This record gives sequence, C-alpha cells and structure tokens, in this order.
Amino acid sequence: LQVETALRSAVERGELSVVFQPIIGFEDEGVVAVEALARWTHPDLGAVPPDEFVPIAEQTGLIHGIGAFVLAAACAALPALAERHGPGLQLAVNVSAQQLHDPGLPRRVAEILTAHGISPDRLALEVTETALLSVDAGTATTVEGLDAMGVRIVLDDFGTGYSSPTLLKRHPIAAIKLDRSFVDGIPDERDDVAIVTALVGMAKGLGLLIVAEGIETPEQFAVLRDLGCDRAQGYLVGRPGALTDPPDVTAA
Ligand code: G
Ligand code: G
Ligand code: MN
Ligand code: NA
Repeated sequence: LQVETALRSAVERGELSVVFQPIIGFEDEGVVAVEALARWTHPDLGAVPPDEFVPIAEQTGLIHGIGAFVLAAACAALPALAERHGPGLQLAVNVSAQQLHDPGLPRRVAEILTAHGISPDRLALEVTETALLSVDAGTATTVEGLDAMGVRIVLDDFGTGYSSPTLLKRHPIAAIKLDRSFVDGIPDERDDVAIVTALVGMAKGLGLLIVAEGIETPEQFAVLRDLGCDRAQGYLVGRPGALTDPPDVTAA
C-alpha cells in the first residue's frame, strides 16, 4: 500500500524515467530500433523495478498515466537517439492490457506522436499474448485503430502465454518477440532449438518480423541468426541505458 501511494505521485514528482535498449538487425548489425523501459526511483524506496510497480500500476489504473508518460518521454528522446543511430530509428514501447481496453488509446497515442513530430510508422507497441487474449470484440477496435494509424503491433514474450496462432490471425500483428526463456536454452537444449525453429517458420510464413530477445552470448546470437531471426536484443547487444554511448556490439 505504501508503494501504491508513492506511485500515485511518481509522475508529477518526476520520479519516473525511461531507459532504452538497442535492437539490431542480425545481418546488418546497426541499431534499427530501441525498446523504451520504464524506471522508477523513489527518494526513500530507491529504485523500484518495473516487475514490482507495473503490476500495481495495472491494478490501480495508474498505468494509463504512466504509459502516456513513458510514450511521451520516449518520443521526446527519439530525435537525439536517431541523431546517433540513423533517421529511420524505430521506437518500441510496452503497453498493458488495461491500455488496450481504453478506446481512447489510439487518439492519445496520435496526440503524443503529433506533439513530437514523429511519424506513426516509427512506433511499435509491444503487447503480450495474455493482453491480446483479453481483447474482445468490444476492444479489438483499439488495436485495429492503432494499426490503421500505421503504428505496428508487436507480440511480446511470444511463446510464454497461450500462443494460439489464432491471435496472429485475428489481430494485425507485425512482429513477434521470441521470449528469452527459449533463447536461454540455446544452443544446448534441443527442445528450445526445435521450438524456435518452428516459431520462426510459422512467423515467416505469416510474413511477420521476428525479434529474438534476451541474447547474452555470441553463440546464441549466431544460432538465432542462422535460424532466420530478423532482429536481436539482449545484454550482448546492449543493456538498457541512456544510449548516449554506442552499443557494445561484440557478437561476431
Ligand atoms: O526493464 P525490465 O526488464 O526490468 O522490465 C520488466 C518488465 O516490465 C518487462 O516485462 C517489461 O515489459 C515491463 N515494462 C517495462 N517498462 C514498461 C512500460 O513502460 N509499460 C509497461 N506496461 N510495461 C513495462
Ligand atoms: O517483457 P519485456 O520484453 O518487455 O522485458 C524486457 C526486460 O528484459 C527488461 O527488463 C530488460 O532489462 C530485460 N532484458 C533485456 N535483455 C536481457 C538479457 O539479455 N537477459 C536478461 N536476463 N534480461 C534481459
Ligand atoms: Mn517488451
Ligand atoms: Na519480452
């Protein structure tokens, strides 16, 4: 409860910030996108990890304001990031189920993009399978509205929820992010290699972009590249940070 009270005033007090993790192409290793990740530093509680405060924000409805803050802060930072990484740099922002249920989301996203002069096709919104499953006939228009604006919808943590191919058929998904639990087992776990191979095959057949996340070793990088993944994210490529320094791309 103490945390909830503190979170209520976190945005106004300027305690929230955003860090960026680079996403590179497997073939051309330049940074093609950055994922914005929320950070909260409370004067007494210190750094509260998103795994703790995001669920509280979701339960209390604070996620709407926090989500708007994260998107605006990320859009504000994009020109400087693009200065370093190239004018086509894309931005990925996480959104929760509650945000997808808000019929005003497309309009709010459009307002923030317009305010920062950012074209909608440079923005990807990352949603989990569970969040997408909760999208019913009544709220599907929110996802469709975002897609119609040109914003890309990315399925995050793919493979951990109810990975029903129906989700990919029913919603305008542009890309999937293979969950890092599969990447962890590469190259040793044959099951993980088989699962990734199958998921890549399915995604390719559907014309989706595949992002592999949680890549920590050059070996994982090489295997995932050879399996046909398009984009790479993980500590090997770069940790979440200010991205004022060049990413340490150590993969061969
Ligand atoms: O940055 P870190 O790996 O600690 O993030 C932990 C979790 O919090 C991840 O699942 C990530 O998707 C989620 N998260 C981080 N920032 C945001 C945000 O701005 N909005 C939402 N909804 N989730 C976020
Ligand atoms: O669920 P989502 O994909 O949004 O989660 C992003 C989270 O994953 C962030 O909190 C980020 O810090 C974390 N992360 C990013 N790369 C790696 C990695 O290579 N290894 C591990 N263990 N976590 C990572
Ligand atoms: Mn994500
Ligand atoms: Na993820």
